[in-house]
Amino acid sequence: MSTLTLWRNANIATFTGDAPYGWIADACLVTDGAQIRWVGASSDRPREFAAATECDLQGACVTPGLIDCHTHLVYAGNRAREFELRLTGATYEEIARAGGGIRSTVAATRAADEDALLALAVGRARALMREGVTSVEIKSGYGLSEADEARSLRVARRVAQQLPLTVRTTFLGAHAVPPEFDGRADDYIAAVCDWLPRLHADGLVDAVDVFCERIGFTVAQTRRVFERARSLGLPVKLHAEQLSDQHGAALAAAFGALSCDHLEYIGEDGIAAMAAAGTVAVLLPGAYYFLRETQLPPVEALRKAGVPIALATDHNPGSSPTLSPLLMMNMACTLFRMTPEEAWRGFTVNAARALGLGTEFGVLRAGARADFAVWDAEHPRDLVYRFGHQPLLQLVAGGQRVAID
Ligand code: DI6
Ligand code: FE
Repeated sequence: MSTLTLWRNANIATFTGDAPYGWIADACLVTDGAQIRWVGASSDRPREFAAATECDLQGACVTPGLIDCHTHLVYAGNRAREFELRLTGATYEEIARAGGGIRSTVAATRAADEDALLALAVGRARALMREGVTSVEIKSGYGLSEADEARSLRVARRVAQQLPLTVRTTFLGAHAVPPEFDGRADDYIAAVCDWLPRLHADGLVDAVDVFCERIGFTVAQTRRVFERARSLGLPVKLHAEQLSDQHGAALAAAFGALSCDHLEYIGEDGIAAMAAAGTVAVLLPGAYYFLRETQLPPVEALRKAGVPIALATDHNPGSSPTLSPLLMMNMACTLFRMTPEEAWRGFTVNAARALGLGTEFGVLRAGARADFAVWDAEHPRDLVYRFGHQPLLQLVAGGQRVAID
């Protein structure tokens, strides 16, 4: 029996080729198991696919499955109380310095058992899938001990066993200094470097990240973590220049980082270094909005330098408690003045690059992975313009239709 499926009667944004959005009107797509065999205009469809099982998409819009390339999905508790405090005048940095912030989520996460953490993470991942996500990066960083970081990364791996989702794990042990290392950030970095080879040997780590910031870690401390990652052959990425310019992006670029994320305060030096290294800029409008930042990321300078721009939810309980990639696309346009096409490329082809996923992800073409979303829309721009809708009709991951509720 043929394993081919013909998805016909669609309008497809492929994000390949020269046309805006890689758009093909009145198109169809042929999948062979988990792979795409052919995409093109219906009128060009080769005869060899005549035996394929047919699926009529009734004129819907098809895009690549979304890739959320920066999330902190594994944690317990929430920070609604902190939200209230910020509204009465406390700042994010003050709360962090007073032992709230990330540390309060660390306490809640350590107190939760592994299955409870998994249930929470799976629930969040499902919410992302309801908006078209087929690949996600999941960071640790709310455990901050070897055992608790291992547990968070294991939970991230287990999400991929429970759901038809491609998951990339990132070790973010250097997210904050845990209470037992109070005032000893350098000792904590030594511990993080010590854990990493064992976490990697257990198959738990795809990439390594650091929160490089006044309230996080210094560039010198970041370098130590990156050197250990490099010695293990692991790619790095960085939370860089979110609240101040620490010149972290330049360091990350020197290590060939996959991405530098946030970047509101990045300067010309950082941008030039990223451009030279081919490092992706991951912009996070949810965190910018929720922290009521006023310093915009330098989108025009990034564009000019030819730095690829990705977008992500940065889902986390403190600075971006959203599970809506579509809202992030809308905000990237309204707040950052990106175009709807840039927003789409940010959640597809450029996000794939930010995760080192390879060229089979984030695009629709022969040979690519059959991850795609079918939308109640005429064109992808409609999905960026609207917000607060539930426009997903179908989600296909690895060539299989996924149940989305
Ligand atoms: N930057 C962020 O925006 C999040 N982590 C980070 O390094 C915030 C994490 C939190 O507040 O819990
Ligand atoms: Fe983050």
